[in-house]
Amino acid sequence: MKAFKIVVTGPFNAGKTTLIKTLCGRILQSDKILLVETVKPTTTVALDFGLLELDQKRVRLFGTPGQRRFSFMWRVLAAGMDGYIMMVDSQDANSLEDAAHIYKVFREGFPDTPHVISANKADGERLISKETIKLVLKPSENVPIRYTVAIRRESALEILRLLMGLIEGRKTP
Ligand SMILES: Nc1nc2c(ncn2[C@@H]2O[C@H](COP(=O)(O)OP(=O)(O)OP(=O)(O)O)[C@@H](O)[C@H]2O)c(=O)[nH]1
Ligand SMILES: [Mg+2]
Repeated sequence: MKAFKIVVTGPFNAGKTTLIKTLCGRILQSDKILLVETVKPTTTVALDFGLLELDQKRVRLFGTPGQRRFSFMWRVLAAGMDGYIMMVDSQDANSLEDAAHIYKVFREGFPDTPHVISANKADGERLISKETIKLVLKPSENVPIRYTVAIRRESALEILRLLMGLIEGRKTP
């Protein structure tokens, strides 16, 4: 069975770990630390790792830390990847600049790598528009942007299938 390496990246709290958990069920979290007085109890420090079989393909998913203080891991995890999901938090406009920084690192370090932009937490209200995401991230024309809800399995599968399609050279619907 063919194996693929996929990276899930994006700013702090965007939902990267959640996406991998939803897709893979059990995941390996290398390390996490407690956050004091903040939006959630823990953050990813080194990586999340999950495995799944999807449409007769073996997919290895690597989630990056979102916080900049752990940014040395981004390139380490991205080495040898087949594609990546650039996740943004569509309920948090303040995180967009961080997202743009991460995206720049990925695009410059790994040019011509198939990727999709996941505008996550689309189950909320007053979401950041795709136009705003385009303005800040400046992706090329052919990079799909999709609203996702990482806690829902269908949504998680849809964004991953979209990326797998790009990797295998199929046209975006
Ligand atoms: N409503 C909603 N909440 C979500 C969604 N995805 C993730 N969350 C929540 O957002 C919070 C952050 O999720 P994580 O998966 O820890 O985010 P992360 O990107 O891995 O964060 P770091 O590793 O700290 O950078 C958690 O409380 C999740 O339950 C979503 O689609 N909708
Ligand atoms: Mg995480």
